[in-house]
Amino acid sequence: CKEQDLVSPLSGATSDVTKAGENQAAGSISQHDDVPTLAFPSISTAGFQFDLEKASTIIVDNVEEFMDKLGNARLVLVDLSNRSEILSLVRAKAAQKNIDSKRFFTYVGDITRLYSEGGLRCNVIANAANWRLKPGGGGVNSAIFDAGGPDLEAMTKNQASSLLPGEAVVVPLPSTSPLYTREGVTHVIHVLGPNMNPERPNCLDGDYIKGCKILQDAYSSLFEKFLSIAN
Ligand code: AR6
Repeated sequence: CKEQDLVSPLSGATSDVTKAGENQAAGSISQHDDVPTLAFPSISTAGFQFDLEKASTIIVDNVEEFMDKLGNARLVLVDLSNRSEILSLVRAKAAQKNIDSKRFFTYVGDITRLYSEGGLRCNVIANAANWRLKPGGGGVNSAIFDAGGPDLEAMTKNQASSLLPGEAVVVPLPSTSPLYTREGVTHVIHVLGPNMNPERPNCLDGDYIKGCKILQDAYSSLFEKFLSIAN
């Protein structure tokens, strides 16, 4: 069930209905246009084949650690399907820890169309990038580079030519990028997570001691960089 099924962003109507599997921002969309918001995908859990149970624990632990520093800013974990396993795991673990669901929630939708399709304003979006910071390769990386257009590619090249696993880089978007004009996204943060897929570069061959450390570093760099933009 998509957000627009619950509430029309244009009507200003509100609803506090939230059930498992539904978007939790329902009812608060129109009141939060100015709140700094980071939308991020689950880093490494699709193309890079990282274990979902471990990844969900790392996401929730990192979010919990950042809650005190967040102020009124929000973090939103996004995935494409309302059957997303990572979203369910994270929702359950965040509820167990009583994490404030107004400042951290999950959302079902295309990260490149959060405002135009769901009315959810996110001024910053994160990308699960590849080490060369190049378009393509499928997944959220292809979607974000396609939506950002040539501006995103050019601005990315200005900031960095590569990333190490666990690192993140902030790319300011020019106001000519469709992501800026259509979605209100002012910055993209590229993040490189650990890779467990033997078909992709820098595979960790199942070494989850290294992998978990890198994924933790990736989220903490991402959240730190978001805070540096938000404040
Ligand atoms: N909107 C929201 N979430 C998405 C979207 C989207 N448009 N597309 C995918 N996801 P992945 P990784 C979710 O594979 O595992 C690329 O080729 C997806 O369901 O994009 O870090 C890069 O170039 C999953 O939950 O990233 C790298 O080489 C999450 O985004 C490599 O894949 C991450 O899936 C990175 O692999």
